[in-house]
Amino acid sequence: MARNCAIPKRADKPPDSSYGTRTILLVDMDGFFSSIEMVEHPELVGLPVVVGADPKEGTGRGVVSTCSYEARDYGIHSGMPISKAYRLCPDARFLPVAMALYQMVSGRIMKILRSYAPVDKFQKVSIDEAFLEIKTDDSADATLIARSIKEEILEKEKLTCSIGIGPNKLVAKIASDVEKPDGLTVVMSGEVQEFLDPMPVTKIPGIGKKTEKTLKSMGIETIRNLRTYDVRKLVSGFGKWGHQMHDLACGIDESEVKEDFTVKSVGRELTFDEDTSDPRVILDSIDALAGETIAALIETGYLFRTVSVKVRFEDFDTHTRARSIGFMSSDLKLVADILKELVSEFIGEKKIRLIGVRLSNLRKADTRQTSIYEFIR
Ligand code: TTP
Ligand code: MG
Repeated sequence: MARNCAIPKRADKPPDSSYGTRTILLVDMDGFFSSIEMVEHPELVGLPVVVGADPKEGTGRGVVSTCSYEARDYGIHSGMPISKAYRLCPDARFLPVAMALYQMVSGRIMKILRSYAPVDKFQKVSIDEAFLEIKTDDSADATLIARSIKEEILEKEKLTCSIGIGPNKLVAKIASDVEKPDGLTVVMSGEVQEFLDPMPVTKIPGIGKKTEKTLKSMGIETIRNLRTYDVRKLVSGFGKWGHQMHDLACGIDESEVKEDFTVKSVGRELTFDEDTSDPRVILDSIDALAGETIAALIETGYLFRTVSVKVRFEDFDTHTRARSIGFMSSDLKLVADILKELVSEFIGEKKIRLIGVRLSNLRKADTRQTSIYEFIR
């Protein structure tokens, strides 16, 4: 079983990076927004700090963006309603999101990180996270490089980060989380299986709550369970994703470290000041969100093919609906009409807390395939 797993199975892999040993680092800043706030306001060091919406003494709406590790001890985490965070720790210091500041710091950190990897072997993943592929297959060298990165960021920005090192992006990413905060975890290619096997399947990117539940009903809880499961049964249950999941459980990830400049989707969300079931308020908000989203789409120079709406009710019950059209477009009225149709099934007695709209399946407006449609419209 283990030998099977170590051998890449598909023939269509890119030639250079697939079969040789790679050394990949994933650098992820610790408690990013809250750590920056502590640099700005040193008196906050050691305190529970929550960055996010205004808690308004427990009646505030919106969510936690992130929080310090001290606040995490109270059970607070990213995405939690700010009112709940307030209930869990009313004495925490609640700060608004200062995005421009965080983006500036992120820019400086990315510049430091880029200096440690060849130009074409760097991939920014998010505001505080990046992959680097370095030119060594020696774990001691890789560790030294990771230590230099940590020291340089600490010295220049007074911030700590966690670094995972592995033979591919999957292992590097999982390793970066093992010793957070201020962690450094190295997994050599011969250690991958031993490293992954005991972990819960949810450590694999893409396995969320829904897949976890289905896998559990099949008796699969750990990555080892998944790795040793009959791959044909996984494929018959999950299709192509079953095969991918099995590869990942085997520690196989051939994806390259490469900057991805394509925009995947654009979207906007709105949390109402008061929960509402008033159709006029809801439809007006759809018009406003459609306008903002189309403006963002046009700014990026893309056209869309899929429109989706997210509705969160007062009890946090959340639903999404999507519709794809047979052509590429950037038409505001079309988007607003589709959204209104999609949202109509949710307008009733139950009050709505939040509405989100998203445009996806994007393509550059200036490619031939999309411009023809624009021309004939
Ligand atoms: P993360 O790296 O997921 O979180 P973190 O850096 O705060 O903490 P950790 O030490 O666990 O890495 O996200 C980076 C930043 O992105 C985070 O500081 C705030 C922002 N963010 C949100 O605004 N909302 C979210 O739901 C998440 C997960 C992050
Ligand atoms: Mg982080």
